[in-house]
Amino acid sequence: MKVAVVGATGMVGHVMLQVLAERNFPITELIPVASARSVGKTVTYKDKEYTISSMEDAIAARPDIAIFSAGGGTSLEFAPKFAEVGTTVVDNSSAWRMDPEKKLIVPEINASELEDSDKIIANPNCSTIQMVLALAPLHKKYKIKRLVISTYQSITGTGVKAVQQLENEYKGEQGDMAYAYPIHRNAIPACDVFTENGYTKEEMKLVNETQKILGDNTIAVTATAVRIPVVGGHSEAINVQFENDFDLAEVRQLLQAQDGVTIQDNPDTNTYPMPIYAEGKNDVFVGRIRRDYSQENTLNMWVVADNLRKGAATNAVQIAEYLAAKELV
Ligand code: A2P
Ligand code: 11C
Repeated sequence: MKVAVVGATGMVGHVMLQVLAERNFPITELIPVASARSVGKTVTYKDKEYTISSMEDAIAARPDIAIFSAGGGTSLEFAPKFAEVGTTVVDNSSAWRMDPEKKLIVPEINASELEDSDKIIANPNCSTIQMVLALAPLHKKYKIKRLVISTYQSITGTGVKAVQQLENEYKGEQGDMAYAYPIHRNAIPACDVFTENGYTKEEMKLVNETQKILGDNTIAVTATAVRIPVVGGHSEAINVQFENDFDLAEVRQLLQAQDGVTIQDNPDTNTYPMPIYAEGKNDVFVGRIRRDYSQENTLNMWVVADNLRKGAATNAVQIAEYLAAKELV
C-alpha cells in the first residue's frame, strides 16, 4: 500500500511513523510530507531515511492512504485534493470531525460504519477517544444520561513548543512561551481557546464528538479541561450517570471485554492508571471504578491514555488498518 504521512516531522507525525512500523502496516511506498521548509530533509522509518516530499508531489503520487496530522488549515486545504485523486485521507485535525458528511471513527466502536466511498475520515480529539472507548460498552448496556468530566492533560497535546516551555522553566531558563502562564508547578484551566459560551474548544470537543461517536445526541456532557505539567498522557475523572442501574462487577466485566481497554484498579495495592506508565502504550487504562453514592445510577472512573498514541497516531493507524483489511482502499 502506498502511504503518505502528512505532517511527518511533527510530534504526532513522528509517533505515526513509529506506530506504522511497530504494527508492520503493509507499506510498499512511504511518502512523508511536511511544509515547504522541510522538503528535502529526511525522517526515519524502520531504520531507513526517507526524504520529505512536498504536498504537490505527494498528491501527484496518488497514494492509497494519506494520514494527516498537520493542523486544521492544512487539512481543510489539502485533504480534498488527495481525495480528488482517489486517496483515502485519515485526518487527525479537528477540520472535518463535525462535518455531517464525514465519519468520526474510533475503530473499536464504529469502524463498521466505514465504506469505500468515505474519502476523508476524521480521527477524534485525544481526550474524546480515550473517554469514549471506556464508555462505549457501558453506554450500550446501561445508556448514558449525563457525563461530568475533568481532564488533566499532557503538554504534548499542545506540541513541541509546550514541551520546550516546561523544560526551560524546569531549568530556570528563559524561552518562548506556548502558554500564557508558566506550566511548571502549575495547572492551567484552559486547553485551547475559549468559545463564545465560556467553554474552551477542548471542552466543546468532548461534548460534540462524544455525541457523534456514540451516535446519541441526548447524552448531556459538561467538561473542564485542564493542562498540567505532565508528558506521558491525558488523565480524566469521569462521572457518568446512566439511565439504568448497573452492577459494579458487570461494569468491570464489560470494560475487561472491551478491546483496547486495560483495567488497573485495586485500592488494596494502590493500583490505578497514571500517565507516567501509560506513556508509549496503545491501550486506554481505567481505574478508580466506583459507585457515586450521591446520585442514583452513577459511576466514577479515572481514565488515562498516551494522547499521542491512542489519542492520535494509534487510532489513525487502526483506521488505516481497518480500511486495508476490509479492502476499502
Ligand atoms: P514542518 O515541520 O515543515 O513545519 P506539530 O503539530 O508538531 O507542530 O507538527 C505539524 C506538522 O505539520 C509538521 O510536520 C509540519 O511540517 C506540518 N505542516 C505544517 N504546515 C504544513 C503545510 N502547509 N503543509 C504540509 N505540512 C505542514
Ligand atoms: C490537547 N486535545 O491536548 C488537544 C490536542 O483537536 O486534535 C489535539 C487537538 C485536536 O490540547
